[in-house]
Parts: sequence; structure tokens; C-alpha cells
Amino acid sequence: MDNVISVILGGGRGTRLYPLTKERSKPAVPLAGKYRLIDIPVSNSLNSGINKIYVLTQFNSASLHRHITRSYKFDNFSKGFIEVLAANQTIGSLDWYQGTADAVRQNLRFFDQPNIEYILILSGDQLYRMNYQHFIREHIKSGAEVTVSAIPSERRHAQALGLLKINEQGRIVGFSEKPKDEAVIDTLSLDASFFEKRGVEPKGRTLLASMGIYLFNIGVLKEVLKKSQKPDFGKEIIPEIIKERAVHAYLFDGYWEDIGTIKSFYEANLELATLSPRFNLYSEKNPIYTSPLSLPGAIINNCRIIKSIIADGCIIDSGEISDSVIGFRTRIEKNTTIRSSVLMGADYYETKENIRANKEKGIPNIGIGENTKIVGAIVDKNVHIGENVHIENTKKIETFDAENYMIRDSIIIIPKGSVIPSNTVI
Ligand code: ADQ
Ligand code: ADP
Repeated sequence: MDNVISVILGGGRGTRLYPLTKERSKPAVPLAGKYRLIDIPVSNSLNSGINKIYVLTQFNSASLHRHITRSYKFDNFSKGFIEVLAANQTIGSLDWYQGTADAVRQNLRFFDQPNIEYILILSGDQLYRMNYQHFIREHIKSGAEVTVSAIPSERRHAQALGLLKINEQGRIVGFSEKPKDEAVIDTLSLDASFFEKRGVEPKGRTLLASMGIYLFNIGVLKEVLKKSQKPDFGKEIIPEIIKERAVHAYLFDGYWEDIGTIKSFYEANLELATLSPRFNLYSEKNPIYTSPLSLPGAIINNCRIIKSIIADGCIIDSGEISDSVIGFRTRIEKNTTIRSSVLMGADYYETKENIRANKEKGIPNIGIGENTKIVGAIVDKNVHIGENVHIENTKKIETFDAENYMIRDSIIIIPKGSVIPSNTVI
């Protein structure tokens, strides 16, 4: 794996996960109480023996930088590194990356290193576990110049994915990015025998979708991105090159979820808080790495907790927590109800001075106040929620913007550092 570089696409303008991306770049968005999105592709790379990793992001937020330097350290002899390449820091471009291929194109000079033969391009907002060694081995065996990782998919997801068709040798002979036209989807549909022949149970899936994960021979990548100046792999580059280049598909049939939207992010977090989630954070062999936090265990006074993750350093008094993720350092006062919610926790415990200052300003402390009820929400870090607050989208509003909260996909989001005064009803 010494001849492979992982390039993680860390997000475009970040509108889909907004406001979680308001003050941080997408790879730094917290996940499952103590991780960040970037930990998934980085851990997959490290567990596959790839330790040369670049993260391409629009801006290098302080939190991303801090998280990476704290979490991932390589010794002198390993030649490993993780570097963030931010759009606003590249010479020759003061603009943002225009798309996935543009992001890679603008940084090609960093990847062009002696002994590097393959560039593995990964998405930064997907939850899955893959051993890239199998993928790379398959790529070499097939003699492909480019390989796209592909997953069987149901028709209802067709319009959100790149769909592909392969021949007997596994070469991609048709590709359509997020087709809207049912007739086009029909031409890309496969019958059960296609999957069965390849040892995959179809389970009602009739399509083969791109996972947005690409392996390029470095020379081919350079030529392709020089020849075409188009900004996106899925929209333009892949559909263009399948005619001229040997582009193959690698069939993957494990758990894989795009968590780049508020709804999918929320649902994936809640699923992680069940006893048998499809994504296993408890794997001894392939752990998901993150920052060592040096926090004590959570303290819980008298609380009924059902299907929930309670991260380190929480201080919880009483009430009920169900189907929720409670991030590190969350303080929850007496008689509270937290249901179907993702709380991201806090970056620090407030000191006596902080608490005095809160009182002077007339704002609640960081955490969740007494008698408060939160249902169906994402609460970002360092949020001050007072007493007798009720946060619940009872009217099932789809989208809404208020000063200290937002609703997206019917999920209420309290942005980082917001203040929700006592007795507020949302
Ligand atoms: P999408 O995920 O919709 O489809 P895109 O928005 O291009 O494609 O995002 C791919 C990845 O690149 C994401 O991790 C995103 O955050 C990141 N990204 C996007 N723009 C970027 C930019 N300007 N700079 C840096 N990073 C950026 C793609 C493929 C489909 C495939 C799906 C699978 O195009 O064919 O089916 O992934 O999820
Ligand atoms: P996020 O992307 O989650 O918003 P931050 O930029 O807040 O991340 O960075 C998180 C880290 O920064 C924490 O681990 C914490 O140690 C530190 N940090 C941030 N704000 C403060 C603060 N006000 N006091 C002490 N430490 C802080």
C-alpha cells in the first residue's frame, strides 16, 4: 500500500449539512457522540494499510486542523501523513473548488510523488467499512486504468446516485449521473441473475450505483484531468472517459450510507445507538479512530436510558433519554426528556466564572436545563438550553429558519453555541 495515496473529498459549499457546517468544514462535523465525519475514511484507509492521506476541503477550519493533529500521529519511520489541502490556501486559485474533479485537479502536484502509482479518491460523508486492499487488488488484476466502487441499489434511490452498467469483464459500458428520466433508469436496470451470478443476493435491488469512490492509475488521472477541464467526476469525467479508458466496477455489498444530508446524518446517528446497528463501531479488528479525549466516564444520577449512546464526560441528573446520541461533556439537569435526538455535547466544562457571567447576562448554562423536553432534534455543541423548554416539531414543518434554530427535513437543528432561554417552546 506504499504506492497508494488516499484523497478524501471533504465537501463542497456545505449547503446540505448546513447549519452543522456553519462554523466548521464538513469533515469536522461530529458523529456518534465522539467522532468526526473524517474519522470514517481516515480509519478505513489506515485499516487498509494506506497512511498517505490528503483531505480536500473548502476551508481549513480550526476544529478540523486540531482534530487531525490530535488524533493522527505518525512516527518518523512510517512515512505516513494526513494533510488538509484547503481551497482558499492553494496558489493559483483564490476561488473555491468548483467540484470534485476540480478539487483533485487543483492539487495534482501534491499527489505526483515518486513511487506513487494509485490515487484512491474517497467521499468524506459516507458511513461504511471497506478494506481498500481488496479494491486495489481487483483493480490491478483486471488491468483497469480506473475502477469505480459500485453497490447494488434499489430503484427508489436511482435519482440520487450515479448508475452504471458493466459488461461480462466488469468494464463499465454505461454511466448516468442521477438520471431523472425513468426510461434511462430502465435501460440501466438489471435482473436478479446479474447479481446472483456475482454471488450477491439481489434483495429487490435492480441497479448498480457508483459509491463515488474511485481508484485511478496516477498517470491516467493526470491525463484525464488535463484533457477535460470539467469540474465533477460523477457528472462529467466518469461518463466521458468510459468510452476511451478501461474503467471497471468493483462490486461492494456491505453496509454503506451517504450521510451528507441532515436526514441521513440524523438517521445514521440514531441507528448507531441501537443494539445491532448495521455499522459496527465496536470492531476490534477495524476500529474507527478518533481524538483521545482524556475525559472521565459519564455520571448518571437517576435516569431511564433506552437505546442511546452516552459519550464520555457527560453529567446527567434525572429524567428519560431514549433513541438518542448524547455527545461528550453534555450536562443534563433534573427531570428532562430527550427523545430521538442527537446532542453533540460541549467543547469544555463551564468554570465558576463562566457560570457567573451567564447569570449576569441572564442566559442559561451550557447544557440542558430542568424540566426540558427535546424530541427529534440535532443539538450542536456548546448550546445553552434553559429550563422548561419544549423543542419538538409537533406541526411537522418541513423547512424553517428562525434566529436560534432551523428546521430541515422536519428535524429541528439548534446551531452551535445557540441560546434557548427558559420557557421557550419551539
Ligand atoms: P454526490 O455525493 O452527490 O454523488 P458530490 O456532491 O460531488 O456528489 O460529492 C462527492 C463527495 O465530494 C462528497 O463527499 C462531497 O462532500 C465532496 N465534494 C463535493 N464537492 C466538493 C468540492 N468542491 N471540494 C471538495 N469536496 C467536494 C457522488 C457521485 C455519484 C455517486 C454518489 C454516491 O457523483 O455518482 O453515486 O457520490 O454517494
Ligand atoms: P467544532 O468543529 O466541533 O465546532 P471546535 O472548533 O469547537 O470544534 O474545537 C473543538 C476543540 O476545541 C475542543 O476539543 C476543545 O478542546 C477546544 N475548544 C474550543 N472552544 C473552547 C473553549 N471556549 N474553551 C476551551 N476549549 C475550547
